[in-house]
Order: sequence, then C-alpha cells, then structure tokens
Amino acid sequence: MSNILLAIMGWDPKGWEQRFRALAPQHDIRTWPEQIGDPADIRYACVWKPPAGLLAGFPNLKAIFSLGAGADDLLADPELPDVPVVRIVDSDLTMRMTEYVVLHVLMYHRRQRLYEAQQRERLWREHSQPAASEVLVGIMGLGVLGTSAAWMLHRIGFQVAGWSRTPKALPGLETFHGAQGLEQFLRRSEILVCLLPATPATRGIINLNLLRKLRSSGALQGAYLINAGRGSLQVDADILAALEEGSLAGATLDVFPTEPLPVGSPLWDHPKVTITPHNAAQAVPQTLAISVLQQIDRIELGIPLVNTIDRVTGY
Ligand code: NDP
Ligand code: OXD
Repeated sequence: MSNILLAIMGWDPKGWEQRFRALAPQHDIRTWPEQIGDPADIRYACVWKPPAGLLAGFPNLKAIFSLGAGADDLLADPELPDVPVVRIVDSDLTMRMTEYVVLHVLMYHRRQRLYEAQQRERLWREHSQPAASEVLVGIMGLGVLGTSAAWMLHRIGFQVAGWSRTPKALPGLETFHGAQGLEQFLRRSEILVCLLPATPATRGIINLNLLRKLRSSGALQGAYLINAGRGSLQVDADILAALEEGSLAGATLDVFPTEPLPVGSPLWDHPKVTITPHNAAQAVPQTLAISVLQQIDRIELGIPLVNTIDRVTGY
C-alpha cells in the first residue's frame, strides 16, 4: 500500500477524494489539511494550487501530480521537492477545451454577440456571412490542447495556423515557431486563440504590441482574441486599449492575471468582452483520477512516467 495525499485549493476536494477512494482501495488516501498523518508516509501528492512550501514537508515523495493540465503554480513554489512533476493529459479535458475554442471562434465568426444585441432591441436584421474557409484562425500553443482545437477548426473549414516553440509539421495546417515565426503568424491571424502555458517566456506575451499585429482587414473585418491558456500571458490594460483603438474587435477571456477577476475590473461590463470563470476545460475527478492512478501504477511497476514537466522550459 502506498499513501496518496490530496491537497486541493480553489476546487471542491470532496469529489476527488471520493473518486480516488473508490478507484484505489489499495491505497491509503489522505487529505490535506485534516488527514495527513505522518508526513513520512506520503509517497504521492495529487495537488491543485497547494500552498507554497507544503510539499517540502513530505520527505519520501516519489512524484507530484498536478490535477490540471498546467503546473505553473507548482513550479512557482521555491521549495518544490526534486521529484517528477506530472501534469494531466486526458481526452475528456482535451475535448472540453476543444468545445470551448470552437464555441468562441464560431461566436465571432457567426456574429452571435451582434444578434444577441439585436434580439434585445427586437431587431430583425441579417448581416453578411463569410464562409469559414475565408476566416484565418491562429492558435498560439500547438500542444495537446492547441492541436486538438486546431484539428476541429480545420475540420469545420477554417484556415488554421499554429505557433509553437519548436517546429511542427501538421498536415493541412500552417505552422510557425519561435520568435522568428511570430510576426508572420500574427499578421495572418484574424482570430487568435491562446493555449500557451504560463512560463517566464510567455509572461505578458498578449500585449498591445502583439494585438496590433493581428489581421483586422480579413473576412471578419476585425481581429478577435480568445485566451484560455493562463492569465499571466495577458496584459488586461493592453487588451482594453486594443479594444478601444479598434485593433481588437472582441475578446473572450477565461483566465486573468488575478483570479477571480476583481469586481472592479472594467473588463466585466465591456461590451466587446466575453468572460468565463477559468472553466474552459474543467478538471473533472470522474475521468482525471483514472489518469493519475494509471501514472502511479506506472511508477509502482517501474514503467517510465509520461507527461512530466520539464523544469527548464517550465511546461
Ligand atoms: P502542452 O504542454 O501540451 O503545449 C504547450 C504548447 O505551447 C506547445 O506547443 C509549446 O511548444 C507551446 N509553447 C510553450 N512555450 C512557448 C513559447 N515560449 N513560445 C511558443 N510556444 C510555446 O500544453 P497543453 O496544450 O496541454 O495546455 C496548454 C495550457 O492550457 C496549459 O499549460 C494551461 O495553462 C492551459 N489550460 C487552461 C485550462 C482552462 O480551463 N482555462 C484548462 C487546461 C489547460 P512546443 O510544442 O514547441 O513545445
Ligand atoms: C488546468 C486548468 O490547467 O484547469 O487544467 O487550468
């Protein structure tokens, strides 16, 4: 029997606890902060936003599992133990993100916000409708989530390009990489979808300078931003400035530098902004606990882990 610690902040831990106990009766599941017991017993930590320093108190940890796809909060802990950090890669989470991206791309493509405004005015007015094949979508971050969303948008008919750190070849998609590929990628993108991880290299990347490079003169006659990556990627004041000057025609934001988004933020009631509460791809214990337990099985069987975080690149 190995002892597994669940330390979850910001989400309701009950569903996780029940799911882990149901799926893994062979393990002793302990929950932070009430049921830690002897810290030396804990072999695996399954966590979401644990307080900095907490994990350093478990001397016999073999691995740390982020219960989400991103592990940036973990890496920000200066006392993070030197054991593998593993993130979630799961088809349920991936499909939820794909749904979110497709929903919001289509919302701009089909001018849904305009029709909602018209409905409030009881106004029956049709607007011209470009074909999806005329619209250029750019996905920043061609990892597990970005690639899945890119394929789905390609399937619908959009002209999709992606940007990543290292070169990629994806049939049917235009790909760009690195600093040298960024400008060309932006200049051809009307709808920019951001699915990058939070790392020192991506901090503040969605700023006014970047937003001004987006293609405003394409089929949509305006540029749009969808950020479901991390809040630290975006500069809120720059998004507002870009909306104000017209270099952005609309923005969907699921993540923010400060979460929850402060009630006083002007983003809340901006007519061109759509806000969701960091739930583009909800982490659901029903399926994700299985992924984590499979990884624990790998360790116990001596099989190498998959989806580990590279501490040098930060994702
Ligand atoms: P991956 O690690 O699979 O992909 C990350 C992608 O970003 C890769 O293509 C990588 O390039 C690229 N990238 C990283 N750094 C840079 C850089 N400096 N310049 C250019 N490209 C870069 O992550 P996922 O797709 O699984 O997840 C992406 C992010 O989505 C997560 O880190 C998390 O922050 C966020 N997320 C948000 C959720 C929400 O509900 N809002 C839910 C789940 C995740 P390369 O391929 O070359 O390595
Ligand atoms: C994640 C998230 O990283 O929910 O999985 O943000």
